[in-house]
Amino acid sequence: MLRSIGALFLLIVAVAQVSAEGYDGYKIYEVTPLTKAQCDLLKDLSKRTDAYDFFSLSRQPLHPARVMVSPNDVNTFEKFLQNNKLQFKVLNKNIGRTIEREFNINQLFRSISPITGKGRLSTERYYNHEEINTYIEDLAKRYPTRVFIKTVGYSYERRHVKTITITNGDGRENKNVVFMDGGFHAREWISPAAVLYVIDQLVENFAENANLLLDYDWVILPVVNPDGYEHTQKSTLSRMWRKTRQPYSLLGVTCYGADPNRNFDFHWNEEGASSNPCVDTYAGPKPFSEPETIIVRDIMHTLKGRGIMYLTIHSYGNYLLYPWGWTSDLPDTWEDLDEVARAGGDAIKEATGTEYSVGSSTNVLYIAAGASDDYGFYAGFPISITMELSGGGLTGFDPPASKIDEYVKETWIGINAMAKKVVEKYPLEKTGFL
Ligand code: 0X9
Ligand code: ZN
Repeated sequence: MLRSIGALFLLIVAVAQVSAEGYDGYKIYEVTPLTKAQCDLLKDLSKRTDAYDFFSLSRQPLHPARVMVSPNDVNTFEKFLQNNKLQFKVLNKNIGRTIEREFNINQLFRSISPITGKGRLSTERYYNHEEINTYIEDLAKRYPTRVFIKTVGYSYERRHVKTITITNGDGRENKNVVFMDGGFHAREWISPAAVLYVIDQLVENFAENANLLLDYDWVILPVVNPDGYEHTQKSTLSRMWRKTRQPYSLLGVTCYGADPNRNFDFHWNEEGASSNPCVDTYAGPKPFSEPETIIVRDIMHTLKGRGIMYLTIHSYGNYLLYPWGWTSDLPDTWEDLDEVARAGGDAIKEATGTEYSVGSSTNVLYIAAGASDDYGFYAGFPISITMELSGGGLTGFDPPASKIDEYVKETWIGINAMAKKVVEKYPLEKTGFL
């Protein structure tokens, strides 16, 4: 008892030393466009300058955008809003302090709340990449006939990137496959948390979900971008990091990382991406410049013919998005995509009342080319969906740990419904790959 109190004290001292200076004095604004013209104004502003960090930007009037602004840019920003009669409120006057508080709580729980503290996956806090890898490896040891781990590659900083394949253990090969990933964007911590919960449900709640594993195996990559994810866990200074961590230099300035969701070789860097390595949506110097996106691409190609649904988990905004994200055109089979996505949205609405907007990425959210969902669809997955989970905290990317349980359970309801629809629409005999 005394020892654990001592450990806790040391921990508090250690985390208290983490400074908030990274985002000290940064403000968070909620700006609500009332007209289409005001939506366009905000969109132009987000494109024109990197001074403002748009955490969310919607195409529709009345859908609020959330923007983080540095202390130096606050005056200019407010003037712009006033001049254009844009409605706004300040959600947080000093996000640095808020991030620090939430970050420290998670750190504090690190030593007293292990990932499987209660035997099953615990949803009490966010986990780091190593804990996640250990968790899936332990599952494979506990369920050796149903669960398999594969090291599928290495991140830029040489972290082991692992997939977990979940089967029903009947030994049949070449089943259809659901390929799901999380942790593309480093700061979206709720994504790996939700993916872990899906793993828990498929493995530990096998009897209840056996129908999802009869004709289908699930290949799951919980953290696509572990370097970025770890960077956000290192200190509050980097909590809002989005990209990978490979260094890139431009005009003598070195900036880090590319946006993995702009790095795929399909209409690469055409729209909604940047050629500036210092920008959050940097597409990379060339398609597949990042080892992390090569890994995802190779998994997709390996599953050719068997891969039916590709599901990539992001946050935030409550969207179920399908191709295309590079053009406002819809694919010929958009009704199939819509049917599956809507099954997820409807199930969530019925269970919790949370509303998800369903539609093509470009039409519902914004245009952005070079993303994994478009690539997966192009590479042969008939269903390819980006799920943007609920937001939380003040940035939207920082739901407090106390919200994890509620969010991941809600997410699972949607994923379960989409998977049921896919299993029904694409049975093995129909797809005929056996
Ligand atoms: O911009 C993104 O990469 C995704 N949103 S996020 O806030 N998580 O960054 C949306 C991607 C949607 N898909 C395509 N545009 N193809
Ligand atoms: Zn994302």
